[in-house]
Amino acid sequence: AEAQKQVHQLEEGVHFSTGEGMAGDSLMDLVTLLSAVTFSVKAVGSMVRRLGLPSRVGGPKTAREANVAANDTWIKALTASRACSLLVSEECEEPITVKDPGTGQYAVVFDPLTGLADPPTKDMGSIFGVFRQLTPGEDACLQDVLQPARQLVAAGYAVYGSATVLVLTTGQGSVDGFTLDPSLNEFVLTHPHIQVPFAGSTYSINEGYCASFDARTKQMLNTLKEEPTLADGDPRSCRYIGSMVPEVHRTLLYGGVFIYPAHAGRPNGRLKLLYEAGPLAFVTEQAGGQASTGSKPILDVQPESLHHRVPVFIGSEDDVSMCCAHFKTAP
Ligand code: AHM
Repeated sequence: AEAQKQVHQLEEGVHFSTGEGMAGDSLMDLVTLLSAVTFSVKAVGSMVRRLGLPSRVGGPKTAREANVAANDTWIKALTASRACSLLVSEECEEPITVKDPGTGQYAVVFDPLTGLADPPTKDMGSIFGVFRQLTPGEDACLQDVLQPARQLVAAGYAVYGSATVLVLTTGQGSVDGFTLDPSLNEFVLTHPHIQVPFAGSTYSINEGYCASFDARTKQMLNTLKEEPTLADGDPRSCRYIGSMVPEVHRTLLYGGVFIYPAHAGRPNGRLKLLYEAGPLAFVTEQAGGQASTGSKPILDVQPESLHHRVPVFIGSEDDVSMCCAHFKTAP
């Protein structure tokens, strides 16, 4: 009976935490939209698990093919949900407008599959964020997604690793994690009310770029390596696999900081505000962590285009504050 109860908790969780102040239709649309997200995550997770199998018939064989198939899955599932009027995918040049009568008024940004490698050597993920359309009753437009991430009404990510884990928030100060039970093909609530530890003992950054970091970033790196952490008084360990979603997931559960800074080759960093930094910052702050560009909260950055990039410092409040303290002076 307990297992049965948990199987249904994903939907119930959505109902409980979005209830206040939301009209019935919008609430139903959001629940339907999140069901389309869970469907997409199950489908992409299944695809990822089979990637690289030599003798399989059909299905994507390479990372590139998987990326295309994952994008297609997200677009079809979200369109079929009739809950969203605008879809903006990291993989598409142009936004997709859904004009069917009766379509709900949400605008969804998503990265259907990130962290890909051929052959698959690391965990991968999907990221999504949901905005409310700015002008209900009118056609959706680009401005609906060019909003600071603080305006998101829901956001989350999925990690495709040893298990498929879906983490989501509907912005009521609660973040929940659900693990896919493959025998039931249903998500089970395994990480209720995730809270990011105040301080952690790991940092996560691609140190291979060190030669092209500015003096402040190098100084920050030295501090991360040399100063004992508040978490356990020992020096930090470095963890970096080159895949943002599992790295942020680990950081939210165990504390620490995930960093993708600006460097000479990428003056605004690599990660995109709309599909990567924004939704993950929203989840992090809802779970009590911090997310910054180094100089301001990621949630307050006004996107200037669909492909706006920002430097990223995400994780425990103490660790992120310490990193950002290094960027208070001019470069
Ligand atoms: P993408 O936007 O091309 O998908 O790249 C995003 C990925 C992140 O998952 C990861 O953190 C980062 O790129 C790794 O970059 P690098 O190889 O420069 O360290």
